Amino acid sequence: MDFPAFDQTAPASAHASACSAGSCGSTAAQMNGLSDEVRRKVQNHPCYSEEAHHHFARMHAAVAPACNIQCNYCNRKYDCSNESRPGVVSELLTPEQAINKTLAVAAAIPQLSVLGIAGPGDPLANPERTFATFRGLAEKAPDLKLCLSTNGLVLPEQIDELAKYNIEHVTITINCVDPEVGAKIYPWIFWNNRRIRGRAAAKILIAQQQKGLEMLVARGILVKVNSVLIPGVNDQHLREVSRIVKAKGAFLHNVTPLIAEAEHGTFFGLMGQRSPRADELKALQDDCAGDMAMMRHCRQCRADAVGLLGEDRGAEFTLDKVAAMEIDHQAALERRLALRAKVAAELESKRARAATPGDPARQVIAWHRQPRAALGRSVLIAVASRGSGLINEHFGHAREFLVYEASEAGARLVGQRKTDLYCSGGETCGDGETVLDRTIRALAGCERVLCSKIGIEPWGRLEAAGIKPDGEHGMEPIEDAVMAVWREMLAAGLLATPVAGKRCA
Ligand code: CLF
Ligand code: SF4
Repeated sequence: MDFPAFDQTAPASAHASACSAGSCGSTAAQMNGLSDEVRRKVQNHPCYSEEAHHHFARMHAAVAPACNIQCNYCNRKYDCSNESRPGVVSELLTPEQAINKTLAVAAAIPQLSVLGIAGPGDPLANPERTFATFRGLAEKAPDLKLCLSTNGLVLPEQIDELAKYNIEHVTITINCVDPEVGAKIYPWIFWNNRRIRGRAAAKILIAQQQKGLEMLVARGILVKVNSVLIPGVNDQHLREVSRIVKAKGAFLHNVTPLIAEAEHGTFFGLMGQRSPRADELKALQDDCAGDMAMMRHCRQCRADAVGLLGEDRGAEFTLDKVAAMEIDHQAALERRLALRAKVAAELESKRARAATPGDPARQVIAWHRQPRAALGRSVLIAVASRGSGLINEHFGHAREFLVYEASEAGARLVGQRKTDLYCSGGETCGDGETVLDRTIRALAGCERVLCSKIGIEPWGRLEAAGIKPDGEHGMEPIEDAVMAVWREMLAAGLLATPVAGKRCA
Protein backbone atom coordinates (compact mmCIF):
# COMPACT_ATOMS: atom_id res chain seq x y z
CA MET A 1 0.00 0.00 0.00
CA ASP A 2 1.24 3.47 -0.78
CA PHE A 3 0.43 6.27 1.58
CA PRO A 4 1.25 9.90 1.00
CA ALA A 5 3.80 11.39 3.31
CA PHE A 6 1.96 12.53 6.41
CA ASP A 7 3.66 14.46 9.14
CA GLN A 8 1.84 14.01 12.46
CA THR A 9 3.93 16.73 13.98
CA ALA A 10 2.90 19.35 11.44
CA PRO A 11 0.40 21.98 12.57
CA ALA A 12 -3.22 21.04 11.92
CA SER A 13 -3.46 23.92 9.52
CA ALA A 14 -1.20 22.00 7.16
CA HIS A 15 -4.01 19.49 6.66
CA ALA A 16 -7.11 21.42 7.52
CA SER A 17 -8.40 24.91 7.91
CA ALA A 18 -6.63 26.33 10.88
CA CYS A 19 -8.39 26.14 14.23
CA SER A 20 -7.13 29.43 15.46
CA ALA A 21 -7.37 30.61 19.00
CA GLY A 22 -10.67 32.16 19.79
CA SER A 23 -13.99 31.45 21.31
CA CYS A 24 -16.39 28.89 19.98
CA GLY A 25 -18.65 28.51 22.97
CA SER A 26 -18.06 26.74 26.22
CA THR A 27 -16.11 23.85 24.77
CA ALA A 28 -13.77 26.27 23.06
CA ALA A 29 -13.07 27.73 26.47
CA GLN A 30 -11.08 24.57 27.17
CA MET A 31 -9.03 25.21 24.05
CA ASN A 32 -8.27 28.80 24.97
CA GLY A 33 -5.05 29.22 26.84
CA LEU A 34 -3.52 26.10 25.31
CA SER A 35 -0.30 26.37 23.39
CA ASP A 36 -0.49 25.71 19.64
CA GLU A 37 1.35 22.45 20.25
CA VAL A 38 -1.12 21.19 22.84
CA ARG A 39 -4.10 22.37 20.78
CA ARG A 40 -2.75 20.42 17.81
CA LYS A 41 -2.54 17.29 19.96
CA VAL A 42 -6.04 17.47 21.39
CA GLN A 43 -8.17 19.01 18.66
CA ASN A 44 -8.95 15.70 16.94
CA HIS A 45 -8.84 13.49 20.04
CA PRO A 46 -12.34 12.65 21.23
CA CYS A 47 -11.27 11.93 24.81
CA TYR A 48 -8.91 14.85 25.35
CA SER A 49 -11.24 17.46 23.82
CA GLU A 50 -14.93 17.69 24.64
CA GLU A 51 -15.38 19.66 21.43
CA ALA A 52 -13.71 16.91 19.38
CA HIS A 53 -15.85 14.14 20.85
CA HIS A 54 -18.87 15.38 18.91
CA HIS A 55 -17.00 14.86 15.63
CA PHE A 56 -14.27 12.23 15.96
CA ALA A 57 -14.17 8.50 16.67
CA ARG A 58 -11.74 6.22 18.42
CA MET A 59 -11.24 2.51 18.35
CA HIS A 60 -9.56 0.15 20.77
CA ALA A 61 -7.43 -2.77 19.63
CA ALA A 62 -7.92 -5.62 22.10
CA VAL A 63 -4.44 -7.10 21.92
CA ALA A 64 -3.44 -7.13 25.60
CA PRO A 65 -4.93 -10.05 27.58
CA ALA A 66 -2.64 -10.23 30.63
CA CYS A 67 -2.47 -7.97 33.64
CA ASN A 68 0.20 -7.48 36.28
CA ILE A 69 -2.06 -6.31 39.11
CA GLN A 70 -5.48 -7.17 40.50
CA CYS A 71 -8.10 -4.50 41.05
CA ASN A 72 -11.10 -5.31 43.24
CA TYR A 73 -13.41 -3.95 40.54
CA CYS A 74 -12.08 -6.22 37.79
CA ASN A 75 -12.83 -9.73 36.70
CA ARG A 76 -10.45 -10.72 33.90
CA LYS A 77 -13.19 -12.28 31.84
CA TYR A 78 -14.61 -8.79 31.52
CA ASP A 79 -13.02 -5.73 29.95
CA CYS A 80 -10.42 -3.71 31.80
CA SER A 81 -12.23 -1.30 34.07
CA ASN A 82 -9.44 1.21 33.47
CA GLU A 83 -11.09 2.16 30.26
CA SER A 84 -14.14 0.00 29.80
CA ARG A 85 -17.53 -0.90 30.98
CA PRO A 86 -17.95 -4.53 31.87
CA GLY A 87 -18.61 -6.82 28.94
CA VAL A 88 -16.52 -9.55 27.45
CA VAL A 89 -14.15 -8.62 24.67
CA SER A 90 -15.67 -10.15 21.59
CA GLU A 91 -12.38 -11.07 19.96
CA LEU A 92 -8.85 -10.98 21.28
CA LEU A 93 -6.60 -9.92 18.41
CA THR A 94 -3.05 -10.60 17.34
CA PRO A 95 -1.10 -7.48 16.39
CA GLU A 96 -1.49 -8.31 12.70
CA GLN A 97 -5.25 -8.76 13.09
CA ALA A 98 -5.45 -5.53 15.06
CA ILE A 99 -3.60 -3.61 12.34
CA ASN A 100 -5.87 -5.00 9.62
CA LYS A 101 -8.99 -4.25 11.66
CA THR A 102 -7.81 -0.70 12.33
CA LEU A 103 -7.20 -0.09 8.62
CA ALA A 104 -10.67 -1.49 7.86
CA VAL A 105 -12.33 0.72 10.45
CA ALA A 106 -10.36 3.74 9.24
CA ALA A 107 -11.65 3.05 5.73
CA ALA A 108 -15.28 2.69 6.80
CA ILE A 109 -15.44 5.43 9.45
CA PRO A 110 -13.72 8.61 8.25
CA GLN A 111 -14.26 10.15 11.70
CA LEU A 112 -11.66 7.74 13.10
CA SER A 113 -8.75 9.75 14.46
CA VAL A 114 -7.39 7.66 17.35
CA LEU A 115 -6.32 4.07 17.88
CA GLY A 116 -6.07 3.22 21.55
CA ILE A 117 -4.91 0.11 23.37
CA ALA A 118 -6.74 -0.26 26.66
CA GLY A 119 -6.98 -3.92 27.43
CA PRO A 120 -8.63 -6.23 28.11
CA GLY A 121 -5.64 -6.51 30.51
CA ASP A 122 -2.88 -3.94 30.83
CA PRO A 123 -1.18 -2.92 27.56
CA LEU A 124 2.25 -2.60 29.16
CA ALA A 125 1.96 -6.05 30.75
CA ASN A 126 1.82 -7.27 27.13
CA PRO A 127 4.63 -5.18 25.66
CA GLU A 128 5.43 -7.27 22.58
CA ARG A 129 1.81 -7.36 21.39
CA THR A 130 1.18 -3.73 22.25
CA PHE A 131 4.30 -2.33 20.61
CA ALA A 132 4.00 -4.55 17.54
CA THR A 133 0.53 -3.07 17.01
CA PHE A 134 1.74 0.49 17.48
CA ARG A 135 4.74 -0.12 15.23
CA GLY A 136 2.58 -1.42 12.40
CA LEU A 137 0.08 1.39 12.64
CA ALA A 138 2.70 4.12 12.93
CA GLU A 139 3.88 2.86 9.54
CA LYS A 140 0.58 2.06 7.81
CA ALA A 141 -1.78 4.71 9.19
CA PRO A 142 0.45 7.60 10.27
CA ASP A 143 -2.47 10.03 10.34
CA LEU A 144 -4.03 8.18 13.31
CA LYS A 145 -3.11 9.25 16.82
CA LEU A 146 -1.88 6.36 18.96
CA CYS A 147 -3.12 6.25 22.52
CA LEU A 148 -2.55 4.03 25.53
CA SER A 149 -4.18 3.39 28.88
CA THR A 150 -2.27 1.68 31.67
CA ASN A 151 -2.33 0.94 35.37
CA GLY A 152 1.19 2.40 35.44
CA LEU A 153 3.01 -0.42 37.22
CA VAL A 154 5.75 -0.77 34.58
CA LEU A 155 5.26 2.60 32.89
CA PRO A 156 8.62 4.20 33.84
CA GLU A 157 10.53 1.31 32.28
CA GLN A 158 8.50 1.47 29.03
CA ILE A 159 8.49 5.18 28.29
CA ASP A 160 11.49 5.09 25.95
CA GLU A 161 9.74 2.45 23.84
CA LEU A 162 6.47 4.40 23.86
CA ALA A 163 8.21 7.50 22.61
CA LYS A 164 9.46 5.65 19.52
CA TYR A 165 5.95 5.53 18.06
CA ASN A 166 5.19 9.20 18.55
CA ILE A 167 2.58 8.45 21.21
CA GLU A 168 1.28 11.76 22.50
CA HIS A 169 -1.49 10.61 24.81
CA VAL A 170 -1.19 8.26 27.78
CA THR A 171 -3.82 7.53 30.41
CA ILE A 172 -2.79 6.30 33.87
CA THR A 173 -5.45 4.97 36.20
CA ILE A 174 -4.61 6.43 39.60
CA ASN A 175 -7.16 5.61 42.27
CA CYS A 176 -5.09 6.67 45.29
CA VAL A 177 -1.86 8.19 46.50
CA ASP A 178 -2.08 6.61 49.97
CA PRO A 179 -1.11 2.92 50.34
CA GLU A 180 -3.72 2.49 53.09
CA VAL A 181 -6.42 3.39 50.59
CA GLY A 182 -4.67 1.38 47.89
CA ALA A 183 -4.70 -1.78 50.00
CA LYS A 184 -8.52 -1.66 49.89
CA ILE A 185 -8.50 -1.49 46.08
CA TYR A 186 -5.57 -3.71 45.03
CA PRO A 187 -5.20 -7.14 46.68
CA TRP A 188 -1.93 -7.84 44.88
CA ILE A 189 0.58 -6.83 42.21
CA PHE A 190 3.06 -8.97 40.30
CA TRP A 191 6.42 -7.27 40.62
CA ASN A 192 9.95 -8.54 39.91
CA ASN A 193 8.62 -12.08 39.47
CA ARG A 194 6.87 -12.07 42.84
CA ARG A 195 3.32 -11.58 43.97
CA ILE A 196 3.22 -8.79 46.54
CA ARG A 197 0.10 -8.13 48.60
CA GLY A 198 -1.63 -5.48 50.62
CA ARG A 199 -0.12 -2.16 51.62
CA ALA A 200 3.36 -3.04 50.27
CA ALA A 201 1.85 -3.74 46.86
CA ALA A 202 -0.08 -0.49 46.82
CA LYS A 203 3.03 1.46 47.84
CA ILE A 204 5.02 0.13 44.87
CA LEU A 205 2.16 0.72 42.44
CA ILE A 206 1.63 4.30 43.64
CA ALA A 207 5.37 5.09 43.40
CA GLN A 208 5.53 3.72 39.85
CA GLN A 209 2.42 5.62 38.76
CA GLN A 210 3.75 8.91 40.11
CA LYS A 211 7.19 8.37 38.57
CA GLY A 212 5.60 7.48 35.23
CA LEU A 213 3.43 10.60 35.35
CA GLU A 214 6.45 12.81 36.00
CA MET A 215 8.47 11.19 33.21
CA LEU A 216 5.67 11.55 30.66
CA VAL A 217 5.10 15.21 31.53
CA ALA A 218 8.85 15.84 31.25
CA ARG A 219 8.73 14.43 27.70
CA GLY A 220 5.77 16.57 26.69
CA ILE A 221 3.39 13.61 26.42
CA LEU A 222 -0.14 14.54 27.45
CA VAL A 223 -1.29 12.57 30.48
CA LYS A 224 -4.87 11.90 31.39
CA VAL A 225 -5.44 10.47 34.85
CA ASN A 226 -8.43 8.18 35.27
CA SER A 227 -9.75 7.54 38.77
CA VAL A 228 -12.50 5.12 39.70
CA LEU A 229 -14.78 6.66 42.32
CA ILE A 230 -15.49 4.01 44.97
CA PRO A 231 -17.89 5.29 47.64
CA GLY A 232 -16.55 4.83 51.15
CA VAL A 233 -13.12 3.78 49.85
CA ASN A 234 -11.55 6.67 47.93
CA ASP A 235 -14.34 9.22 47.48
CA GLN A 236 -12.86 11.80 49.86
CA HIS A 237 -9.30 10.83 48.95
CA LEU A 238 -9.74 11.61 45.24
CA ARG A 239 -9.61 15.34 45.97
CA GLU A 240 -6.03 14.80 47.15
CA VAL A 241 -5.28 12.65 44.11
CA SER A 242 -6.57 15.39 41.83
CA ARG A 243 -4.51 18.05 43.60
CA ILE A 244 -1.30 16.04 43.31
CA VAL A 245 -1.63 14.93 39.69
CA LYS A 246 -2.55 18.46 38.70
CA ALA A 247 0.54 19.80 40.46
CA LYS A 248 2.64 17.27 38.56
CA GLY A 249 1.32 18.41 35.20
CA ALA A 250 -1.44 15.98 34.25
CA PHE A 251 -3.51 17.51 31.46
CA LEU A 252 -6.89 16.05 32.31
CA HIS A 253 -8.53 14.24 35.23
CA ASN A 254 -11.30 11.76 34.49
CA VAL A 255 -13.22 10.55 37.54
CA THR A 256 -15.44 7.63 36.53
CA PRO A 257 -18.06 5.81 38.59
CA LEU A 258 -17.34 2.34 39.94
CA ILE A 259 -19.32 -0.31 38.10
CA ALA A 260 -19.93 -3.15 40.57
CA GLU A 261 -22.55 -5.77 39.85
CA ALA A 262 -22.58 -9.19 41.50
CA GLU A 263 -23.01 -10.88 38.13
CA HIS A 264 -19.64 -9.52 36.98
CA GLY A 265 -17.98 -11.66 39.63
CA THR A 266 -15.70 -8.90 40.90
CA PHE A 267 -14.70 -8.64 44.56
CA PHE A 268 -16.54 -5.33 44.95
CA GLY A 269 -19.55 -6.67 43.05
CA LEU A 270 -19.80 -9.78 45.19
CA MET A 271 -19.35 -7.94 48.48
CA GLY A 272 -22.13 -5.50 47.63
CA GLN A 273 -19.95 -2.40 47.26
CA ARG A 274 -22.26 0.24 45.85
CA SER A 275 -21.57 2.44 42.85
CA PRO A 276 -21.79 6.23 43.20
CA ARG A 277 -24.97 8.07 42.23
CA ALA A 278 -24.83 10.58 39.36
CA ASP A 279 -25.11 13.50 41.79
CA GLU A 280 -22.22 12.16 43.92
CA LEU A 281 -20.04 11.85 40.83
CA LYS A 282 -20.88 15.36 39.66
CA ALA A 283 -20.21 16.82 43.12
CA LEU A 284 -16.77 15.25 43.25
CA GLN A 285 -15.96 16.31 39.70
CA ASP A 286 -17.00 19.86 40.57
CA ASP A 287 -14.83 19.76 43.71
CA CYS A 288 -11.81 18.50 41.80
CA ALA A 289 -12.20 21.00 38.96
CA GLY A 290 -9.63 23.74 39.23
CA ASP A 291 -6.96 24.78 36.81
CA MET A 292 -6.87 21.30 35.38
CA ALA A 293 -9.72 20.31 33.11
CA MET A 294 -12.05 17.57 34.27
CA MET A 295 -13.25 15.11 31.67
CA ARG A 296 -17.05 14.90 31.78
CA HIS A 297 -17.75 12.97 28.60
CA CYS A 298 -16.08 9.60 29.27
CA ARG A 299 -18.18 6.59 28.23
CA GLN A 300 -16.19 3.91 30.09
CA CYS A 301 -15.56 2.16 26.80
CA ARG A 302 -15.07 -1.51 26.12
CA ALA A 303 -11.51 -2.61 25.40
CA ASP A 304 -12.66 -3.31 21.82
CA ALA A 305 -14.83 -0.21 21.35
CA VAL A 306 -15.30 1.20 17.84
CA GLY A 307 -16.91 4.47 16.79
CA LEU A 308 -17.84 7.82 18.25
CA LEU A 309 -17.78 7.84 22.06
CA GLY A 310 -20.98 6.16 23.15
CA GLU A 311 -21.29 4.20 19.90
CA ASP A 312 -20.57 0.51 19.69
CA ARG A 313 -19.90 -0.45 16.08
CA GLY A 314 -17.62 -3.38 16.88
CA ALA A 315 -20.04 -5.92 15.41
CA GLU A 316 -19.47 -4.39 11.96
CA PHE A 317 -15.76 -5.25 12.14
CA THR A 318 -15.43 -8.86 13.24
CA LEU A 319 -12.42 -10.72 11.84
CA ASP A 320 -14.45 -12.49 9.17
CA LYS A 321 -16.06 -9.23 8.04
CA VAL A 322 -12.72 -7.44 7.94
CA ALA A 323 -11.21 -10.27 5.88
CA ALA A 324 -14.01 -9.90 3.32
CA MET A 325 -13.59 -6.14 2.89
CA GLU A 326 -12.00 -4.65 -0.18
CA ILE A 327 -10.31 -1.44 0.83
CA ASP A 328 -8.89 1.44 -1.16
CA HIS A 329 -6.51 2.76 1.49
CA GLN A 330 -5.53 5.84 -0.47
CA ALA A 331 -9.13 6.91 -0.96
CA ALA A 332 -9.87 6.16 2.72
CA LEU A 333 -7.01 8.36 3.86
CA GLU A 334 -8.24 11.18 1.63
CA ARG A 335 -11.74 10.86 3.14
CA ARG A 336 -10.34 11.11 6.67
CA LEU A 337 -8.26 14.16 5.84
CA ALA A 338 -11.20 15.79 4.04
CA LEU A 339 -13.46 15.22 7.03
CA ARG A 340 -10.91 16.70 9.43
CA ALA A 341 -10.62 19.75 7.17
CA LYS A 342 -14.42 20.05 7.03
CA VAL A 343 -14.80 19.86 10.83
CA ALA A 344 -12.00 22.38 11.34
CA ALA A 345 -13.69 24.72 8.86
CA GLU A 346 -17.05 24.34 10.62
CA LEU A 347 -15.55 25.13 13.99
CA GLU A 348 -13.70 28.08 12.51
CA SER A 349 -16.94 29.29 10.96
CA LYS A 350 -18.69 28.94 14.31
CA ARG A 351 -16.05 31.12 15.90
CA ALA A 352 -16.31 33.67 13.12
CA ARG A 353 -20.11 33.79 13.47
CA ALA A 354 -19.75 34.23 17.20
CA ALA A 355 -17.65 37.32 16.49
CA THR A 356 -20.18 38.82 14.05
CA PRO A 357 -22.53 41.46 15.49
CA GLY A 358 -26.17 40.49 15.11
CA ASP A 359 -25.50 36.81 14.56
CA PRO A 360 -27.60 34.51 16.77
CA ALA A 361 -24.50 32.62 17.88
CA ARG A 362 -22.97 35.85 19.07
CA GLN A 363 -26.18 36.81 20.80
CA VAL A 364 -26.22 33.54 22.71
CA ILE A 365 -22.65 33.99 23.87
CA ALA A 366 -22.97 37.71 24.48
CA TRP A 367 -26.21 37.24 26.36
CA HIS A 368 -24.87 34.81 28.88
CA ARG A 369 -21.63 36.75 29.31
CA GLN A 370 -23.33 39.98 30.36
CA PRO A 371 -22.42 40.95 33.90
CA ARG A 372 -25.57 41.14 35.95
CA ALA A 373 -27.15 39.87 39.09
CA ALA A 374 -28.06 36.21 38.94
CA LEU A 375 -31.09 35.80 36.73
CA GLY A 376 -32.11 32.31 37.58
CA ARG A 377 -30.95 29.00 38.94
CA SER A 378 -29.09 26.42 36.92
CA VAL A 379 -30.96 23.56 35.27
CA LEU A 380 -29.90 20.10 34.12
CA ILE A 381 -30.99 19.49 30.53
CA ALA A 382 -30.54 16.11 28.82
CA VAL A 383 -29.98 15.92 25.06
CA ALA A 384 -30.11 13.06 22.57
CA SER A 385 -27.33 13.29 20.00
CA ARG A 386 -25.74 11.01 17.42
CA GLY A 387 -22.75 13.32 17.10
CA SER A 388 -21.68 16.40 15.15
CA GLY A 389 -22.66 18.54 18.14
CA LEU A 390 -26.33 18.50 17.10
CA ILE A 391 -29.63 17.43 18.62
CA ASN A 392 -30.22 14.76 16.04
CA GLU A 393 -31.40 11.61 17.81
CA HIS A 394 -34.90 10.22 18.32
CA PHE A 395 -35.68 9.78 22.03
CA GLY A 396 -36.53 6.13 21.54
CA HIS A 397 -33.30 5.39 19.67
CA ALA A 398 -30.98 7.02 22.19
CA ARG A 399 -28.65 4.69 24.07
CA GLU A 400 -27.35 7.56 26.14
CA PHE A 401 -28.12 11.20 26.89
CA LEU A 402 -25.61 13.99 27.34
CA VAL A 403 -26.43 16.11 30.38
CA TYR A 404 -25.76 19.84 30.26
CA GLU A 405 -25.96 22.28 33.11
CA ALA A 406 -27.48 25.52 31.82
CA SER A 407 -27.15 28.74 33.75
CA GLU A 408 -26.56 32.39 33.02
CA ALA A 409 -22.88 31.45 32.60
CA GLY A 410 -23.72 29.25 29.63
CA ALA A 411 -24.15 25.58 28.81
CA ARG A 412 -21.65 23.15 30.31
CA LEU A 413 -21.47 19.41 29.71
CA VAL A 414 -21.54 17.75 33.14
CA GLY A 415 -21.94 14.10 32.26
CA GLN A 416 -23.83 11.46 30.37
CA ARG A 417 -26.41 8.93 31.37
CA LYS A 418 -26.57 5.53 29.71
CA THR A 419 -29.92 3.94 29.07
CA ASP A 420 -31.14 0.80 27.39
CA LEU A 421 -32.44 1.07 23.90
CA TYR A 422 -36.16 0.49 24.12
CA CYS A 423 -37.49 1.47 20.71
CA SER A 424 -37.29 -1.26 18.08
CA GLY A 425 -37.65 1.25 15.27
CA GLY A 426 -40.54 2.91 13.49
CA GLU A 427 -42.42 5.95 14.62
CA THR A 428 -44.17 4.51 17.61
CA CYS A 429 -42.27 4.56 20.88
CA GLY A 430 -43.16 3.21 24.24
CA ASP A 431 -43.50 -0.54 23.78
CA GLY A 432 -40.94 -1.50 26.39
CA GLU A 433 -42.43 -0.12 29.57
CA THR A 434 -39.81 -1.43 31.94
CA VAL A 435 -36.96 -0.12 29.83
CA LEU A 436 -38.71 3.23 29.61
CA ASP A 437 -38.92 3.16 33.39
CA ARG A 438 -35.16 2.67 33.51
CA THR A 439 -34.64 5.47 31.02
CA ILE A 440 -36.69 7.84 33.15
CA ARG A 441 -34.71 6.82 36.24
CA ALA A 442 -31.47 7.44 34.36
CA LEU A 443 -32.62 11.00 33.68
CA ALA A 444 -33.33 11.77 37.35
CA GLY A 445 -32.50 15.37 38.17
CA CYS A 446 -32.96 16.59 34.59
CA GLU A 447 -35.83 19.00 33.99
CA ARG A 448 -35.87 18.91 30.19
CA VAL A 449 -34.88 16.38 27.56
CA LEU A 450 -34.17 17.63 24.03
CA CYS A 451 -34.37 15.23 21.10
CA SER A 452 -35.17 15.28 17.39
CA LYS A 453 -38.43 13.32 17.85
CA ILE A 454 -40.37 11.54 20.53
CA GLY A 455 -43.48 9.38 20.65
CA ILE A 456 -46.67 10.30 22.51
CA GLU A 457 -46.43 7.66 25.20
CA PRO A 458 -42.90 8.38 26.42
CA TRP A 459 -43.77 12.08 26.21
CA GLY A 460 -46.55 11.60 28.74
CA ARG A 461 -44.50 9.34 31.00
CA LEU A 462 -41.62 11.81 31.05
CA GLU A 463 -43.91 14.73 31.84
CA ALA A 464 -45.49 12.74 34.67
CA ALA A 465 -41.97 12.21 36.05
CA GLY A 466 -41.24 15.95 35.96
CA ILE A 467 -38.98 15.82 32.89
CA LYS A 468 -40.42 17.91 30.07
CA PRO A 469 -39.61 16.57 26.59
CA ASP A 470 -38.83 19.06 23.84
CA GLY A 471 -38.59 18.11 20.17
CA GLU A 472 -38.52 21.69 18.88
CA HIS A 473 -34.76 21.96 18.56
CA GLY A 474 -34.01 19.07 16.22
CA MET A 475 -30.78 19.54 14.19
CA GLU A 476 -29.81 22.63 16.20
CA PRO A 477 -26.35 22.92 17.79
CA ILE A 478 -26.61 21.48 21.29
CA GLU A 479 -25.32 24.42 23.29
CA ASP A 480 -27.46 26.96 21.43
CA ALA A 481 -30.56 24.83 21.99
CA VAL A 482 -29.79 24.25 25.65
CA MET A 483 -29.39 27.97 26.24
CA ALA A 484 -32.54 28.75 24.26
CA VAL A 485 -34.51 26.37 26.49
CA TRP A 486 -32.95 27.85 29.63
CA ARG A 487 -34.01 31.33 28.48
CA GLU A 488 -37.53 30.08 27.76
CA MET A 489 -37.72 28.69 31.28
CA LEU A 490 -36.38 31.94 32.67
CA ALA A 491 -38.95 33.98 30.74
CA ALA A 492 -41.69 31.67 32.01
CA GLY A 493 -40.66 32.39 35.59
CA LEU A 494 -39.54 28.83 36.26
CA LEU A 495 -36.03 29.69 37.43
CA ALA A 496 -36.50 31.84 40.51
CA THR A 497 -33.16 32.02 42.28
CA PRO A 498 -33.04 30.19 45.59
CA VAL A 499 -31.34 33.16 47.27
CA ALA A 500 -31.97 36.59 45.78
CA GLY A 501 -28.89 38.23 44.32
CA LYS A 502 -26.66 35.15 44.65
CA ARG A 503 -25.22 33.23 41.77
CA CYS A 504 -26.31 29.70 41.21
CA ALA A 505 -23.68 27.03 41.65
FE1 CLF B 1 -9.12 4.90 24.23
FE2 CLF B 1 -8.67 5.98 26.51
FE3 CLF B 1 -7.21 6.64 24.46
FE4 CLF B 1 -9.70 7.45 24.63
S1 CLF B 1 -10.96 5.85 25.60
S2 CLF B 1 -7.26 4.66 25.38
S3 CLF B 1 -8.03 8.03 25.99
S4 CLF B 1 -8.74 6.53 22.85
FE5 CLF B 1 -12.01 7.92 26.31
FE6 CLF B 1 -13.26 5.65 26.46
FE7 CLF B 1 -13.30 7.31 28.55
FE8 CLF B 1 -11.10 6.05 27.85
S5 CLF B 1 -14.18 7.69 26.55
S6 CLF B 1 -12.95 5.10 28.56
S7 CLF B 1 -11.32 8.23 28.36
FE1 SF4 C 1 -8.36 -5.37 35.54
FE2 SF4 C 1 -7.26 -3.28 34.34
FE3 SF4 C 1 -7.09 -3.53 37.03
FE4 SF4 C 1 -5.69 -5.12 35.41
S1 SF4 C 1 -5.46 -2.88 35.64
S2 SF4 C 1 -6.90 -5.77 37.19
S3 SF4 C 1 -7.09 -5.45 33.69
S4 SF4 C 1 -8.96 -3.20 35.84
